[in-house]
Amino acid sequence: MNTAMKLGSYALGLAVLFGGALGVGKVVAPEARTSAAEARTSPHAAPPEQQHQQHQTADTAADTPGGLQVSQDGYTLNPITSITTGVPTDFRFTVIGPDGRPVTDYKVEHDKKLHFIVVSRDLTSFQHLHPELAPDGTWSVKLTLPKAGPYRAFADFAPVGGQKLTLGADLQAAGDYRPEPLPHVSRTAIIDDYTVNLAGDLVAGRSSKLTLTVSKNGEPVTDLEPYLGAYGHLVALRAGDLAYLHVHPEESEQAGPEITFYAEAPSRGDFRLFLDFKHEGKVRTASFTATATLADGHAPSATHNHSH
Ligand SMILES: [Cu+2]
Repeated sequence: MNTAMKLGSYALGLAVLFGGALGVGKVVAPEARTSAAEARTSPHAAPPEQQHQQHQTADTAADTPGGLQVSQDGYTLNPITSITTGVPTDFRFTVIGPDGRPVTDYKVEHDKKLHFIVVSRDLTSFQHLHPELAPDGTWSVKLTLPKAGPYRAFADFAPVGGQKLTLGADLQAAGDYRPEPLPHVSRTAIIDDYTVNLAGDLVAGRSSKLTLTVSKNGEPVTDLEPYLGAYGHLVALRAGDLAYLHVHPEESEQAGPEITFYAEAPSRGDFRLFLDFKHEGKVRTASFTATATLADGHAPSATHNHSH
């Protein structure tokens, strides 16, 4: 990778990090926007590099959410194996690159070269898997589609020399399909002996702080184990089309009971959140339904608190 490309991807990283700040800019009062525009044309405006960054940030925020496309920026998710419902299968796929060949070089992100998420379209089944990469670019993973119906598979990765991408492909499990309704909005999820509480609200077009608190048998868990470079991993999908949200964990020295994330909801509406956390050697998933509201024009730290 040459220096110009490195700088390019660095700038892109910044754009993603600052995406949340821009979201605030987009929803504040029109006069704030005018002054931002004035700042840009004033002689005391930010240096050109910074203006360029702001411009890039705007482009990034306007992008289609991840996961909705099977092909993007020249990269295509290419499932190879078909699956029989309920039968463990050695599932294989490739990511075809702009040169028409399977991609073989990936950057490591959150400890892995590729994160593979498989959900049923009704959002009742969730799997977060880490396939093995063969030298020829074929990924393989043991996968079971537990019940009949349509599924969505997401590959979350960054090719060497390219941008971070989330591609999505449909998988089908033949049989009698009985979709379940989206679970009700809840701030509490129970999995085995664990209770996870969700604090914070999703706001459309903003980076929203979400804090998840893990307890076991009523006691706060303070010895969570690292999982994928953090003390938890959160996937958030929009109900209706399964758009895949950008979520960043907050770095923490503390192994619980709180795990904090920043999630960017692209719109209002219902979302399903899946928290993977590791304790006593086992990874478990806590799931929540949450609703993203439109910003009401106040700053996120407005004096009134939403209580539910
Ligand atoms: Cu992963």
